[in-house]
Amino acid sequence: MDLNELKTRRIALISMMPNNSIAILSSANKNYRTRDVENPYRQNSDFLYLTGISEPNLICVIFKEENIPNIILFRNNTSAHEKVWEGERSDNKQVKELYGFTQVHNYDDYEDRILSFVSGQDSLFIESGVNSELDDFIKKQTKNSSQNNRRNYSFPKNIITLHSITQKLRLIKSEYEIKMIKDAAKVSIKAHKLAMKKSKPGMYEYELDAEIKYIFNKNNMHMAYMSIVGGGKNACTLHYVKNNCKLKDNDLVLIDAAAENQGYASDITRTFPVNGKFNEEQSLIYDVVLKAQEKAIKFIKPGVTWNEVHKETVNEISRGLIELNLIKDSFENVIKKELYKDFFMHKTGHWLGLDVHDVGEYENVCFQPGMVITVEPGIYIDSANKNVSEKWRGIGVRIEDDVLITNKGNEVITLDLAKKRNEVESLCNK
Ligand SMILES: [Mn+2]
Repeated sequence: MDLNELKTRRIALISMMPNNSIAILSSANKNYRTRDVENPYRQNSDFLYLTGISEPNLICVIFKEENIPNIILFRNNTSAHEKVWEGERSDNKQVKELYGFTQVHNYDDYEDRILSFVSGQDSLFIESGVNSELDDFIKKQTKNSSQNNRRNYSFPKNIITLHSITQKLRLIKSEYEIKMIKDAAKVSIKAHKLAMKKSKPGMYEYELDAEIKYIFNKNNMHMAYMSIVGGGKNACTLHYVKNNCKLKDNDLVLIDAAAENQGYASDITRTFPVNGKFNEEQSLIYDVVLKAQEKAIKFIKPGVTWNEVHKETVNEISRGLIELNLIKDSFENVIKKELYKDFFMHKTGHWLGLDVHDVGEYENVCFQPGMVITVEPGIYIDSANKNVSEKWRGIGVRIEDDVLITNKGNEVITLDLAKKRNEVESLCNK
């Protein structure tokens, strides 16, 4: 990872920290699938953002000294045991150079050294819940210091969540971050195209999931989140991840799956006919969702808020539902009584970045160039909905693209994955 990129982030962080303050961060713990079998390691997103290192058992301390970030890492060199089982890692000296730390000390010394760094500071920024040992240490010190005992250091009085700063920093993506997301999107698009091509009645949902994972892995990426492959009415279960049913002729299949690249997520949903041809009802629902999605995207530019985009999307979905007689009420009532929520019950989109549902406020934030979001309206008709005629029941459609806010308006990152009905059909029949 680019050292200048890391430096810029650290300078931005300290510029938002008040004078006489210090931040302490911990890497994510290893996570186990069963007994001693590890899940793939995933670094804590804030830690990755500020240090660039994807390793467990690290603590990082950041404070400013004459407006320059002082960034100290606690890390152990590879032990003899680790060398045998996991192989040798870069040593602390190499890590110091590679990631631009001011100092690197042994992990085992962090308690004593942290006490000397924090002494005399007024505020401490921490992210609790990442490393319980570090949390306990800080709790103990806070308690000791409030009891005013005979120590030769003073512990900061104000404990503030680091998240209050990082969520602001991470909201605006750098050129590097945008490239990471775009590369993840490219691979995700390939995966969706392959799934469309491979789909046929009688296959199982997990078989399409496997085609998708194959493309991710083949490109040295992995899932940004558990893939959703929902055939027929399974598309109406918003977080359906069982993916174990047979795909039926004349059903749609909804695939919400995307790759993560160097920690950066993409997030794409397409809905297509299992047999390659939309039927009449599916077409009508699909076109309402597509129209709403395209309208929302057109509306997105700097200065606009999430609430405005959502309202625009809800209006379009509601009009469509009324026109198809799926809701038998006036437009005013559908909006006022939120009747559309029987069919479109989630928000229009979310921030996208190191976390697939990335950090950042949703209220009182206007879009700015460099922000990356998803736009993903849907219509889901419950298979048990007795208020609509039978032909509609169990249809679920969502269309999701990733969008970068630009000076001029926006850029759809996932534009290369077709979504017009005839284009989707032709991808299915390739
Ligand atoms: Mn999404």
